[in-house]
This record gives sequence, structure tokens and C-alpha cells, in this order.
Amino acid sequence: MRRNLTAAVLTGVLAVTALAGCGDSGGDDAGSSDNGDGKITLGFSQVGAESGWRTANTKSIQESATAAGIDLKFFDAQGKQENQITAIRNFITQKVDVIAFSPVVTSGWDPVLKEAKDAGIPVILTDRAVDSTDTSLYQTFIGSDFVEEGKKAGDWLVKEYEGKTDPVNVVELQGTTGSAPAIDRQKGFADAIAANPNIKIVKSQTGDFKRADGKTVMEQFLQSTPDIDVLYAHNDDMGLGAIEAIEAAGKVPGKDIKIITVDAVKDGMTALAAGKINFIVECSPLLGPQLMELAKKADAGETLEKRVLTVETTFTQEQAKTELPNRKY
Ligand code: GYE
Repeated sequence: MRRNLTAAVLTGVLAVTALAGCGDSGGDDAGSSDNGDGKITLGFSQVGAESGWRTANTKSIQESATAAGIDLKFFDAQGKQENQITAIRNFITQKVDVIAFSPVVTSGWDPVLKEAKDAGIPVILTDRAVDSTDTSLYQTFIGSDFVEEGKKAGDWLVKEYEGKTDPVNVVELQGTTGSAPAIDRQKGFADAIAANPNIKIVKSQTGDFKRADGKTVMEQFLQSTPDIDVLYAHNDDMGLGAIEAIEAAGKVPGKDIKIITVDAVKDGMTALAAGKINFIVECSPLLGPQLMELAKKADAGETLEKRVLTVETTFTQEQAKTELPNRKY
């Protein structure tokens, strides 16, 4: 049964119906998730498949679980918090050993996290944070410093216009409303440019971390705001969608409008090397190996460091040309 479910997810056909049925699948292992093979069972609730980053993250988690000999129950929440909560409740019913999830938004997690705690199941936050004040509700949080990413983006822009006092009109494509990376990347960037009154964010709207939405919102920006100097997109995918809109409007991305994005997935790096994007702040999706290590420790009852930070860099156009052949995702 478990093999069938995993195969269904791997081929990407798992939908909400299967998710709702997850609890029922416990029929063959009622009361325990133990296969009898002593393997750790990790229930992982993923945000969705909204971006190249997310696809790479999912792959990293699935491959690392196999490599670590961990039995992974993987559920794709299709961008909906209620699906993530249902999945977590099902993991609790199935008595998995460890629960991990990447919270689509920051708020609203306390009740389900309390349920996991009461059931004695350790929880690991991956990639995105929650706003729970009671930090005993999870063991650790592994992922990037998104404020720092926003700051790196803003610092580059300030440097790019150093010594100039002409107005610099910036439009911002935000990530999913209420998500940690959208909140923090906006904050870090705003803080970094704050001391430069000529650099202004003239429009800021969500593109939900998706390429299609990035294109649509950029089309609107181009119509409503004639004088756009810079686009700051919270991820590569939205930036790539925006490039299509910019080109369709007869402008040259990377020249007429400078573009800064976050992630550094292969498609983003290709556009950077081609001069269509000007600067990318890296955000690594390869969290799988560390997550498996932490899951093993949590299962063994070890106290984990509360925050595990991902190590990341930034890329200019020249650096992208060198890095591109090595880029795996
Ligand atoms: O930057 C974006 C994805 O949470 C860090 O989510 C992640 C973000 C990533 O959709 O592309």
C-alpha cells in the first residue's frame, strides 16, 4: 500500500482526494507506521509545485530519503494550507516517526502542531518558518535566511546606482502572500534601499512565485507605470515570466529594465548568463540530505539546534556563465 502511494506521488498524480484518503490507507498498518523493517517513517507535507525551486526541493527530499533508508510519505498540498493540515493530521493518525513540512504561509499552525506534540511526534520545519510563539511546537527549522536574501538583492541595487541621484523606479513581484520568503524578502530589500531616497518601490504585487502570474502582473505594471527602471522578483520563475511581458512590450530585459531575482535555478541562471537578468541571489533547494540527518536525530530523541541555516551565495552575469555548466537544478 505504501509503495503504491509513494509511486503515485512520484508520478505527480496525487491530488486532494488521495490526500484525504491518506488516513484510510492505514488499514494495513493500523496503529503504527512501522513496516516491521525498523525503518524511520517520515511524513513530509510539501507546499506544491509552483516553481523550479520547489521541483528541485522535492527531488532532493525524495532522493535523500531513499539514500538514507528512510520511508518517506510525501504529500503535495497544491499550495493550500488546509491540505497541509489534513496531511499532517493523517501523519499523526498513522503514527509516523517524524513529521516535516514546508509551511505555505506563516500563520495558523498552532493547533495542528499541538496535536503532533501531544502525540509525541517530533516536527521539523523545512524551508519556511511559522509564526508560532511557542517554539516547543517544533524541534528545528532548516532553511535559508530570507531577510538576508532580500538584503543582498537591495545591496546590489544600491551599489549599481552608487553616486547617482536620478530617480530609480522599482517594481516588485512578491512571492505567495503571507509566506515567510515573501514577507522576509520584501523586508530585507526595503531595509537595504531605505537610505537612498531616489530608489523607490513604485509598485508591489504578488505573483504567487509562479511564472504565469509573474508575466500577468508584469504586463499590468508595464501598462500602469511607463517609467520602470528595475524589477525585483522574489523568485526566478516570476522574473522569467516578467521577461516575456517585457519583451512583448518591446523593451529589452536586463538593459531597459534591470532585473534582480532570487533562487538561482538553472532557467534563471541561463537568463542571467544571457544578460536578461542582472543579478540573482541564491536560495538552495537542496535541503534533503540535512533533513534526513535531522529526522534520524529527532527520532533518536536528540535535542536539535533550533535553527539550521543554509549556506548560499549570489551571482552576477559573469559568474553565471562559469557556474551554469555545473548547475544541477
Ligand atoms: O524561493 C520559491 C518557491 O520557499 C524558498 O518558494 C522557497 C521559495 C522559493 O516557490 O521559488
